Amino acid sequence: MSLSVSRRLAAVTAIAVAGLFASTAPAALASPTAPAAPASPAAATAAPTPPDIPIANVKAHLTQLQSIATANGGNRAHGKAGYKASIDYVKAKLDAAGYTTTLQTFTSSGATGYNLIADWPGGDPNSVLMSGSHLDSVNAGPGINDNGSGSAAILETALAVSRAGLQSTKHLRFGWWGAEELGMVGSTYYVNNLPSAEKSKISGYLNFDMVGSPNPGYFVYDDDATIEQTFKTYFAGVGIPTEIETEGDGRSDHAPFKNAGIPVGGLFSGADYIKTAAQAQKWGGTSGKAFDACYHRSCDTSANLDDAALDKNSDAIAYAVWTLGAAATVPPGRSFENTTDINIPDSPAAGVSSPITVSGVTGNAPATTKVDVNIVHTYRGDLQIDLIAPDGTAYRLKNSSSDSADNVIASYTVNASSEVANGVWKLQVKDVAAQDVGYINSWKITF
Ligand code: DTR
Ligand code: ZN
Ligand code: ZN
Ligand code: CA
Repeated sequence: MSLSVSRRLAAVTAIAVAGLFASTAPAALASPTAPAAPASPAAATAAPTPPDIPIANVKAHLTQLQSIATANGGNRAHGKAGYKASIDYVKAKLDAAGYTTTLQTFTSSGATGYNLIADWPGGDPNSVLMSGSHLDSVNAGPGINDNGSGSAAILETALAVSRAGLQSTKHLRFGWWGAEELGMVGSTYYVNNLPSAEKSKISGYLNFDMVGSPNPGYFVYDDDATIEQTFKTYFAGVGIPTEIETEGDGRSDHAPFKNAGIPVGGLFSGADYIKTAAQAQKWGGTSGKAFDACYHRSCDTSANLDDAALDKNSDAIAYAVWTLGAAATVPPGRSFENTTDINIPDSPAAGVSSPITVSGVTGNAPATTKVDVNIVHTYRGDLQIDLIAPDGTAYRLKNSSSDSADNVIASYTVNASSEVANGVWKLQVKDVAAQDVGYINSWKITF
């Protein structure tokens, strides 16, 4: 590393001081034996209350989908630029939130189609709860209700799972389907290409196709009784009567899952059928008019929504994912700390590590495992820092660089959800450039 004269003098002084400490401080490579006591243990909690899904967030996604359609010929149809741009938007949000995403391609009507599959790390891999919506529109328009509404509602639910650091009993998976409007092509391709062993792991598929219709109804699919009851329980809890969805069999992406013997369910707010007087009596809105008069038309824009229906259906989706996923989270703020000072020998010596023994934490670490680091050093660019999981897996927190500033006092978020929480975690620090030294002052891991 390049040092100004003052820096070098400081560095020489630092080495002298470190040398002085060396005779009194624990041996540079010695690591404390006493495991750190949990800094703030908290009782484990039962499955938490499902969150309220912020309608503003759902509508923000729909605003983006509307903009995408407007910028791409007015639609988000299979084979058109607007569809791929929609997929890219959703994927970017999920990647940033810690999901494992997979883009599955297929061909239909001579054009490439895309399914986006997003897996939330953790949960029982042999018991998968999947939620899905088709993301494509018809050619005639932007498809904001059909089916931006379902796509945005499950996207925001997936983001709420990430915000909560949810550790559900079941493995949570989300899917955004291509070419539904051509006949459930994308979802059929997904199911047909899923090995039977994988199909049998899906404990339920929840479908959301049109959940914000401007003259809304509240329809619940009547396929699997448990899933149906879950939605009914939610709506009863918020005082909204529901009806069984009778027109949908075979008309949306739950069909290929049902045909494969997978329990299915879902919600629907209505398409081109007419709302009766009795339905208007219980749900409000206008009798004698279609639930969505812009169904498959160019006027299916971001103005073609009923916010209350979109909001309630989004909350019902979250309720179902939390409940059917049998979610339970490690209480936030469960942290463990080690405050023993450990000298970091200068390059080219080997690195040092500071251990924390974690116990009493059920399940895996969350995707949002937090690591707080406090290292005193006179040239932090020399330092390479890793989190070492109990099984030895290394997660790089900080690379070396030319950053000549002092000290590393920082927080890092690590997706450690494939790691069992209990065991000995280590902060490993290596000084990879000559001159300038320091020591680990403290570090903390929070689940
Ligand atoms: N097939 C869907 C819309 C649709 C029409 N009826 C139902 C019933 C249940 C779910 C969806 C639908 C589409 O046009 O995308
Ligand atoms: Zn449609
Ligand atoms: Zn649809
Ligand atoms: Ca150094």
